[in-house]
Amino acid sequence: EEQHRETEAQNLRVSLYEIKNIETILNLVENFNRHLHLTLMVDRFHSSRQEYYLAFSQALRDILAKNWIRTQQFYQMTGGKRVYYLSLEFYIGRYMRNTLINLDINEEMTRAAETLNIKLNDIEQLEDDAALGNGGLGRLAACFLDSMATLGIPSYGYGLRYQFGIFKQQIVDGWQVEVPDDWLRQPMPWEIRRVQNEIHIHFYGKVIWNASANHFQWTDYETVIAQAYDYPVPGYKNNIVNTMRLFSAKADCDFNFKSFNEGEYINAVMERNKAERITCVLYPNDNIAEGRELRLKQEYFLIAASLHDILRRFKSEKRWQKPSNQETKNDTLQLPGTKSNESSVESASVDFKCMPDMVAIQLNDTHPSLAIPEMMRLLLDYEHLSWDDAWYITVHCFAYTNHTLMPEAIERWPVQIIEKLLPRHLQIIYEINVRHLKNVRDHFPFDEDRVRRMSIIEEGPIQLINMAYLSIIGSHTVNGVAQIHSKLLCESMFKDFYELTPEKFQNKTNGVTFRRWLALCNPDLFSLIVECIGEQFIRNDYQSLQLFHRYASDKNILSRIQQIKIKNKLRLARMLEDEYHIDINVESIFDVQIKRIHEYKRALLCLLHAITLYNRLKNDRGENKQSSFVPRTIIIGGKAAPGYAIAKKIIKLINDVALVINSDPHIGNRLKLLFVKNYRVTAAEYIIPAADLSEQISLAGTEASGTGNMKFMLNGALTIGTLDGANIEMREECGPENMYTFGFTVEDVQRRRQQSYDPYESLKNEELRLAIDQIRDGYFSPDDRSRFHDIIGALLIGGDHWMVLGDYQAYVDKQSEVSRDFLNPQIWYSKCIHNIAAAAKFSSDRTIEEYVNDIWHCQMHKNGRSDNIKEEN
Ligand code: T68
Repeated sequence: EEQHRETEAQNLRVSLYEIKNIETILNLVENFNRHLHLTLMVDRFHSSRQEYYLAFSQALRDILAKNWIRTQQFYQMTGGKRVYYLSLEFYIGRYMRNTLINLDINEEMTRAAETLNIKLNDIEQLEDDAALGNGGLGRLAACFLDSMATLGIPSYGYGLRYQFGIFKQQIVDGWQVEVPDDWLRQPMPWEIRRVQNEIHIHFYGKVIWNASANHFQWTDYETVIAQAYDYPVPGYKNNIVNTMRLFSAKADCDFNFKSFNEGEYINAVMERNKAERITCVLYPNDNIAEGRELRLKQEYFLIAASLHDILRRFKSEKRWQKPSNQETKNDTLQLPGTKSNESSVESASVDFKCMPDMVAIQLNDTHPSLAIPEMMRLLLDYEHLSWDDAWYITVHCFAYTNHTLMPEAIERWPVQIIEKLLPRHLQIIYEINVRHLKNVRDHFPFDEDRVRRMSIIEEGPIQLINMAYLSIIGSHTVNGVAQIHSKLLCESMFKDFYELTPEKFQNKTNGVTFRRWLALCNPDLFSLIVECIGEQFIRNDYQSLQLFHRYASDKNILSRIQQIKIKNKLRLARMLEDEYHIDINVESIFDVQIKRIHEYKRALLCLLHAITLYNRLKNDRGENKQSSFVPRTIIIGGKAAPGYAIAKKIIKLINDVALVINSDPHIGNRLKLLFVKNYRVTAAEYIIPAADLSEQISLAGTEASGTGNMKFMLNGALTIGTLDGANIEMREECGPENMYTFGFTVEDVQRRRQQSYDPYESLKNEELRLAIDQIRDGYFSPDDRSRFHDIIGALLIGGDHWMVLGDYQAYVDKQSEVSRDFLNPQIWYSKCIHNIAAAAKFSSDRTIEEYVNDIWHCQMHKNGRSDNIKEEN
């Protein structure tokens, strides 16, 4: 059949070669015109800027398409191991500029637009973010896709095509208000629906023993269809275009409608909506596990569709099929959901034991961890492998990344919910657990407490399935995302598992893509660095960024860095002034904390410092006399989970304080506090290049890694931070003299937690006591003086779990050092250069190479594909 298809394809008079290449500005203009008129069917008198955006995107897509098709052909021909990155979140941001840059056609397109009298800069503002993520975890997945394409790894991102991404944050009266993010309302030029790849996903029902076939069978299920949408992931200047495949839920219309009378028919058709709710909306929690059934459905929907696709692709790889013979021909086995004519390969001829050599599946946290029992189910019930074979294959395909130590973020699903929704999977999980516990007993005889602790099923008022434990057991490798985080996993949360299988545990410190987070967002700085050290670092030699250290005392470069920073600050200031109608002093320190609002990230600490500066200015005291105060613009931004009351209250507090500070004539433009609304990827692209100071001030031991910290460093902001997450490694790279470190260490925190930490102690500091009193007594909220009692309550009576007050003094002292250094540009910008150069390690290219070498063991095609489209023709 395969052979037949190939001959048939060769006979078709259809070929990529027939399509003309697009290489000149004239071509681009032509293509823009063609799409505007022929695809969008508008004329120049009636077209909108939105349509210009679409026409440009279509023209760009034409360039992508050829490389996309060829890349997939290339992977098929080279036939190596594929990597699958499974994630409930991909926080991509905008596509257009990123595509222009990675395809190396940014200048040409800008000039083409100029020819048309259109400013590409303006047009790109019309693109909505693809905001299918919450924060770091989702953005990391997006950076990884970029690096995997740039390193030429045959890889796929699998995710969900949520109709609504992360909500848009409005601020009304200082309060966060959530607005749905209807990002697909406009036509979406970056996706292509793959009509061949519809997959049937099952839910509910029951399990029966099929005695004649000798296996379990899941029956009476409900079916939802997964439709695949592909998004291009272009590598940087290497002709590679990988795929991010997102699934969308669609109702199954195939069931028998004939039996309905009219009333039932109408209702039955309308019922369809229910199934389609599965991919309706992204759950907006970061670092909090969601317990609703719909979330579980999302998780299963994603992994069932993904595994189906992965197995289909594996089975169609010719070189891994056993020579087939006549006997096996007739018992063709099918994956659930395939129609018989789709299944081109007979399972009996496939050697599944080769799968770990062909397939690596990375689980982005436990969210896709049902993939483990699902893989077992497919291998047992459809491919009829033995348990031991199936288990060997499963464990050797999967690896699991943990992103957090926060107990509230660990997924634990009630047994009851799983039993109802996925009865066969529950059986399999039980069996995995029985075998796992036997293994624990073999290793640690007479230690029943350990056995109880390590069970996947947690006993209690309700039985819970610990998805992290399931993920560890079902994977060959488990990794944390920064050295300290990985160490703490082994010492605390996963201690028992580390003692059982220490060889499974690894660290993979996070990274960020230099393409988006330097070349795209800070083109002037990028050009300067390229001028100094060449452009190798942006592509496949991130290490060479370290050469930039050499320029730390080069007066000319120092002043150019300063000029670029000021230019970026001006650009941001203009945007903020437009939006918030406040006066911004570009000579002030731009002091920035942007990230999700979570108590452990301690925006409050930043705020307490702002209040302290304000009080000092009001009192005109000491180092803050009019003359010696170093002006600051404190910028805070971030979304709070809609159900996280205290986080939302913190936003209100920041806005209330901002109102008082910014409208005080005595303060003028020496101090401003601004809460930027709707912080997201695109906002980060404007804010980060303009920052002088990066706030990374989580309580030590709480931030797994952080990735914003790396973006600031790369863009020449200095960090004020605790010894937490990747800050520690950043400090190692740039040297302690180039980073403002303060506060409790992990050991301090552990010690104080044991020996009773007393927040009231810290109130001996008068400045802190004043700030706390002001918040508590309604100084910033005269309209509702008790508004912030809950926040103060958490800090004092509540025991200050995140030790905000305990770290206050050290933080404020460190901030004074920052102000002093900022007064001396020579010192300041030399530190900036050291930071930029030391960011080399934090390229996601480095991270991905480590995954390749230590976990995936796949090939890279670092030089990309050689048939360079620009040279061809
Ligand atoms: C972040 N986690 C970590 N979680 O907080 C951050 N959680 O330290 C790390 O740098 C980053 O992951 C990348 O490794 C998250 O962003 C979530 O967003 C999340 C989403 C759903 C459920 C739980």
